[in-house]
Amino acid sequence: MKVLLLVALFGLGFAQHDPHTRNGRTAIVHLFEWRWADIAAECERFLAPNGYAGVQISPPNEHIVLNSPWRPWWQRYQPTSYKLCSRSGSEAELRDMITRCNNVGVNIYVDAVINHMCGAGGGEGTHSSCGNWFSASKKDFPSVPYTSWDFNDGKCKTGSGEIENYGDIYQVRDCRLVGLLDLALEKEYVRGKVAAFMNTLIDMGVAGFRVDACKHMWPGDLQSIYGRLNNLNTKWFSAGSRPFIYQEVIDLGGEAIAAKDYFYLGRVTEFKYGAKLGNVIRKWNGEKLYYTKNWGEGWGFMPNGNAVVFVDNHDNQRGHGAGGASIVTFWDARLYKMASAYMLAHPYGVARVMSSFRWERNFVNGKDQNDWIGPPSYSDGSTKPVPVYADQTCGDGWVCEHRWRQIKNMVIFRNVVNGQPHANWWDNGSNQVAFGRGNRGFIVFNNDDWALDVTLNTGLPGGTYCDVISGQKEGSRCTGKQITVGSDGRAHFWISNADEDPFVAIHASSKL
Ligand code: QV4
Ligand code: CA
Repeated sequence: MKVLLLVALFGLGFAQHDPHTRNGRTAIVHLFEWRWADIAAECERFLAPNGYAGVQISPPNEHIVLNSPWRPWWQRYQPTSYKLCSRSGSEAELRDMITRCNNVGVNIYVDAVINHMCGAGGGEGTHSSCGNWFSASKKDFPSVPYTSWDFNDGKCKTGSGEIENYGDIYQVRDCRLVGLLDLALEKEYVRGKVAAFMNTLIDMGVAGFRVDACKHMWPGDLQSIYGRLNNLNTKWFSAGSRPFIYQEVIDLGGEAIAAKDYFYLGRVTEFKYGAKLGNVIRKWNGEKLYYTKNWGEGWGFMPNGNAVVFVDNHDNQRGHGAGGASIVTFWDARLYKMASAYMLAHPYGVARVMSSFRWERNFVNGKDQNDWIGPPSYSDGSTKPVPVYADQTCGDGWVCEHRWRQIKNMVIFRNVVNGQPHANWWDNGSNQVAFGRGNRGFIVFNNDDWALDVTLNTGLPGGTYCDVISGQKEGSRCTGKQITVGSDGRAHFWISNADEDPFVAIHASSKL
């Protein structure tokens, strides 16, 4: 009996660590603030053909609408109900998008904001994305419904009602995060409402959730909620599939709450990954690329099976959350492509690619005063569509990092080498390194200030390969550099430190 119970518990836990990706695909992309109509089109025209496994979407439920500042991106992290109309579109558009993405094998993962509702200072009225009335001051959200009984204010012991000290786990879980009305998730009623919201999405066909602000929720409360979730929709997923759960816990070390407290529930975001990778790629703090020989758990990151990894996210690309100045983003495009390629070539973790919008930065004493600016919008506040040009780039302020040739091709590389071990490491004791993935792929980086000129064992079968960074294989020709691998698996590499992209990647499917 005891053994059976343990098996059942572990079965449940591990099941929620599986992203249920399809067709041998591996990487997820966060289409931050994209409209549902654009995501649906992107699944069909770009993500499926280029091997993307899934999309993390912005919160789909009703949220506050703010005028001051004007329609900040973060208004979507202030729910006012679980009705499915948001800045990204209507419930019908959401459903259509989930169906169309699923039909081409691209999974949808929902950003679930369940720790809180809107800010206490959110006022009252119908300034919400579906136009439903709510009152922040009365803690009244009739469209759920939640009333003042459903919040933690009685439980929180700080004078201000806010989290004042991250060293006190009770404050962090029971008090308000930046003034956000904190839900009483120990209540059966609240758990039921949250689970019903998530189950509606599961039944529509989503494959899982990025759960927001998990540090601020008790693991036991989350366990209860996750335990109520339905299996995935059998129209697209095999019977008995549990939703993929990846939890946002920012753990850079030294806090009372650690990422590992959440491992048994699902995967967790590994924030050390992007912070360290940023230091390495920027060569800050004396870091060198060759130190990454034991990248992954060897660097003190969480166990591989628990990690979701990313170079940057929607918070730390603009100074929110944590990670610090080292975080590399699209603003440093050359470094960003290198960092993204390193992540996608390396076997550690479930990888998530960021896809951003541009905004006008305004630094005052190192802080961006415009870190609130929302997605490209019309004057009425509605989000602009994502125009796509013949050269595959996007317009109107949408950056579309996931479409950059170097990043897109490394997503394909990750699929081609999936399951193959990290192999054939080489380094020059500085910032030139190379590694392969079994006999399926090989990548070489030159982040030094001098040329790389070396012959290496790639582990690949002999032949001519097309570098997927400087170009790509198109039909039987190669638009980039060609690399000749001898029958002994060895190949000569020459990479100038002045190259537009100082790295080279070849794989089984780029063989000419
Ligand atoms: C303001 C004052 C508070 C005051 C309050 C009174 O600053 O001192 O108590 O008014 O009402 C916005 C504003 C913030 C404002 C708050 C409430 O920036 O100034 O408080 O709204 O009105 C995003 C943004 C936040 C934003 C929030 C809600 O980053 O700036 O707050 O959305 O709109 C920690 C957490 C981690 C979190 C990270 C940012 O452990 O969980 O901070 N990351 C996730 C999301 C993130 C999101 C939230 C959590 C909250 O990734 O995008 O915050 O859902 O590290
Ligand atoms: Ca809480």
